Amino acid sequence: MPHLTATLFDPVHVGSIALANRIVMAPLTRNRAPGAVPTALMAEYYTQRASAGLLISEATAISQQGQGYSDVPGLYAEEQVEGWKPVTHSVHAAGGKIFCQLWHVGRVSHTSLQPHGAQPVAPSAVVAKTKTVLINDGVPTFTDTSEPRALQAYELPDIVHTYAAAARNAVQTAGFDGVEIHAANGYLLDQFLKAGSNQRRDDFGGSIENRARFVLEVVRAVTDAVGAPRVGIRLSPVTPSNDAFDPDPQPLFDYLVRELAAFNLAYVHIVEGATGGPRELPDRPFDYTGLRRAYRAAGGKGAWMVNNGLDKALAEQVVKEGADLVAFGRPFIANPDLVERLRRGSAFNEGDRSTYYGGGAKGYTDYPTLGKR
Ligand code: 8OZ
Repeated sequence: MPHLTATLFDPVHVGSIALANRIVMAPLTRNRAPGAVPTALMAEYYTQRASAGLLISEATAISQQGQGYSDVPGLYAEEQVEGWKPVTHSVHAAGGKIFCQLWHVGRVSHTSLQPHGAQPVAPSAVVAKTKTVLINDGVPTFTDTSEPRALQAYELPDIVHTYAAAARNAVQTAGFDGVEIHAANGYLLDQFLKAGSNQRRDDFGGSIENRARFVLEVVRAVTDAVGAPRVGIRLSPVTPSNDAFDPDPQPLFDYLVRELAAFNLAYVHIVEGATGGPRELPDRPFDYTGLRRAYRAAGGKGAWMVNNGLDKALAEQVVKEGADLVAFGRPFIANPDLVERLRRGSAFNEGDRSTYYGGGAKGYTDYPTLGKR
């Protein structure tokens, strides 16, 4: 419950989990898991950042079909689940909490990453005008996504079960404190939500209710699998990422959060504006306060997490205005001690973009903390 004097550094309960502060490390794709298996270097990277109230893992594929980029981790094969254990154990030993972001990319993929070189799957056979990152001989290469095929309705329950299985792997085996359903940034669930990518004529396309059906089925299955207080969801109502587009996002997302209110979710995570870009898009206006009010008015009690382009002043402002949690993405890449820097009002290190995606320790675990300077 936000109180009048809440600051970024106050502890807060999310679901049944006690967080040391309200600062969250947003999910960040780093492409350092060859064969989709997490590494010791990843454990070091997350542990360096464990002073965040909550860490959200990089997007993690629930199946090979859900893979869209080279060297991103998974949660569907035993060695992947085993590979996450040292990550969660090490974060916990450092006093941190970590959720795993569950990811199916849908059409944002390439045949070279799919089982048997198959076409990627999507609500409809509409190509995403976007690129994926393939790593060729260690060099990240932006590559056009492949033409997807439309999923048949009979295939959908299987994908829903796959989300639930990955959630169980995350929480019951790998040691995560919870999972975040990635329904943002133009990936499979967002593709179903938005009319630009969903031209279906069955129960999963057309009306708002129909386009929201698939994500709500996933939420149902994942909350049944691991308990709603361990489940968050990420939404990006207007981001143009990965060719995401809906002509009328406000009623769509107002409806969705009202439906989400019935689940006792840990949190709802909203990317305001263009992911990693401007917070305001003149051609895509959106009322985020209205969205939060719609959730609360429908009885939603989860923490409200705000993300995108925040600095200290803006983070304090959104908490004052009613957000419970604030998520920082790119600042956490170059600032493992971001919480301390925010506390002291110190400058942030600049990230090196050339090492965002792929590579080793350079630009990953070698950023300086204040103490070491
Ligand atoms: C950047 C590069 C690759 C993937 C997202 C998972 O936008 C991503 C992603 C970001 O949510």
